[in-house]
Amino acid sequence: MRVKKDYSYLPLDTTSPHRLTAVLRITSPARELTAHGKNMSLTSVLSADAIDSALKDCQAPDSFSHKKFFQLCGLSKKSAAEVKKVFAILDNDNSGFIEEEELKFFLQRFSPGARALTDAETKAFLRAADCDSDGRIGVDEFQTMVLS
Ligand SMILES: [Ca+2]
Ligand SMILES: [Ca+2]
Repeated sequence: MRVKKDYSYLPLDTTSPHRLTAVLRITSPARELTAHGKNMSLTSVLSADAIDSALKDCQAPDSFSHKKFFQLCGLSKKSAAEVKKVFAILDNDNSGFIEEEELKFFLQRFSPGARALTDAETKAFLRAADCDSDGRIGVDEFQTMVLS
């Protein structure tokens, strides 16, 4: 005996995956474009191979050295304008500063699979850059740290 399927309820079913997909497509494109654009500009300044070797060098917790990282990823040899571009990418919330929370996830801006910095690494990193002791890194402080 054949069972006749009834599809008439589908367009009204709010749990339908098709409806969910439609909603996601409407609400998320702007955010996706921003994230994509940011990733694109980081690899437009630094080579993927250099980023890779810089990340490999500090895989073990508490092995991160900002000086070594900036050298290995090639950033310390870039122009002030390029360093500024990288600063803008690391300033994830566009506040004009790299705050401690953004510093903690610094490595993940280079590769999403990288580890978070430990508290000790984050604090040492911040101390090394924060000349005016306001607890965050401005673009001038970042350029000085990277290029010195
Ligand atoms: Ca910020
Ligand atoms: Ca500061």
